[in-house]
Amino acid sequence: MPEGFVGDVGEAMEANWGCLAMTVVITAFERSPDGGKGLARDTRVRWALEEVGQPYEVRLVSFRAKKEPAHLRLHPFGLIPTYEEGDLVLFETGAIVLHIAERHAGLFPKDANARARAIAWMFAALNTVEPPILELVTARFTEGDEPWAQERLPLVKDRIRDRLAQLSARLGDAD
Ligand SMILES: N[C@@H](CCC(=O)N[C@@H](CS)C(=O)NCC(=O)O)C(=O)O
Repeated sequence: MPEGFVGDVGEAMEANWGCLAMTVVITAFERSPDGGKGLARDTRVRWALEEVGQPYEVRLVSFRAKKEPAHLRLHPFGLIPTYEEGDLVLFETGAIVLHIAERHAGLFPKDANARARAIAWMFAALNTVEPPILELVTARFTEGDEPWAQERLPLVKDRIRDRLAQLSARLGDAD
């Protein structure tokens, strides 16, 4: 385990104990190009759970079922993924991953400032890096047949290039 992380086995077991007692259930698409195996945003949650060694079950939901009351009780916007752990129900991948990182050893650094920086990067991934990428998905697929779609595409691609260049410049640093 990397230095500075909670590495002691006893400590890790203690940190994991509350979660081990409960079955974690997440939701994913029943039908997707990968057959619901995690290439949608449930990847983030699966990845975090795998990293901390927390077993989980996956409940696959259809496009129709996710807009029905049973799923809307878990996710107010009728999306996936959701996360259930006993009485706790969460939606929004950022909040779910943050919860997993707080409850289990191994994802967050121990140092408070380093932890705050890790959280800043989580927000950056969701609020600064993902939006231009989603814009490309919209421009290409959702609104790809609109008369202005071709004109918009180069602008959208430039925004992604800029963002990724900024990201890669910073990731070269030791921070
Ligand atoms: N900000 C949300 C986004 C969730 C989201 O958009 N999920 C997509 C799958 S990746 C979804 O359920 N789409 C179905 C729909 O739009 O009806 C998160 O990070 O959890």
